[in-house]
Order: sequence, then C-alpha cells, then structure tokens
Amino acid sequence: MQKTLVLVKPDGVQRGLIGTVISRFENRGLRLAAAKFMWVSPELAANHYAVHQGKSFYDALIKFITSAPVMAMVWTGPDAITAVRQTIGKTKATEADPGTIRHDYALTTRYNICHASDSPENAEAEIALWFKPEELVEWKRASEDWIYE
Ligand code: FUP
Repeated sequence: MQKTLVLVKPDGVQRGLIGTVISRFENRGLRLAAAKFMWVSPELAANHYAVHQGKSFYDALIKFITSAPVMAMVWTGPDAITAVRQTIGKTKATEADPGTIRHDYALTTRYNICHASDSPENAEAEIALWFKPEELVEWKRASEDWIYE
C-alpha cells in the first residue's frame, strides 16, 4: 500500500471541482487518509515547489498556489502514486489523455486543477510537509476486499 499527496489547487477550488476530484479517487477504489482545506502560506508554497525555484514559471506558480485556498489530501491504496498520477493526467492539460482530470477540466499548464506526488520519495516528503503524522487517519473501506486483490 502506498500513500500520495493530492492537492485540489486554487483553480479547482474556485471552479467547484473539489467533489469531482474526490469522486474520481473514491470511484477508483482509493482510500482517503487525510484532508484539510487551507490557505497556502508563501513558505509552504516555496517548500512544496522548491524544485522549480529559478525556473521561468516559478513566480507565477507561487502566486497561483497562494491565490485561493487548496484542498490538501492524502490518498492511499495499492500503487496509489502511479494510479493517482494516471487519473490526473499529464502536467500540460492539452497533453493529458481523455478521461483524466486535467484533460476533462483544464486547458493550460498552470491552471491544471490538481497536484499529485510523482514518486515514492516525493510522496513521503510532501506528506510530511503538508500533514502532521497524527492527521493521518487509519481506517479501511468496506469495499476494499472487492477492489484490492
Ligand atoms: P506536475 O507534477 O504534473 O504537477 O508537474 P511539475 O511538477 O512539472 O510542475 C508543477 C507545476 O508547475 C504544474 F502543475 C504547473 C506548473 N508548470 C508551469 O506553470 N509551467 C511549466 O512549464 C511547467 C510546470
């Protein structure tokens, strides 16, 4: 079982897509492990996007992620990191496959609705950045016995 960080970013929140994003992951069979609706501080934004510091789009990205609240979540399940990345689609919405969240709800690269961790190392670091250990909820969905082989 893996855990991964998902953010519904300011565009998704402002467009009323929190429920849609959550539904995609619930329908897939993943299990919600933590959630909080919050403003992103400039410090948290800089930490989260540290890898992009110095790039041409960095300032606009920080301005965007701090421009409205985000819905921060942890989702868990077998191969959850790959499964969630597959469900959200490629970074640039016009390259995302039909049926993915970014294809179905976005048109550009910055306003691409959601974030999801892209590797086990980044998932661990991002979950630790956004959540305290005690904010992670241990539980089991009754349907899991029929989804996780
Ligand atoms: P992703 O992991 O799919 O969110 O993509 P990246 O980590 O490569 O990029 C993080 C965010 O930076 C993207 F969601 C959107 C933004 N970005 C741009 O605005 N322009 C770019 O050329 C690349 C990324």
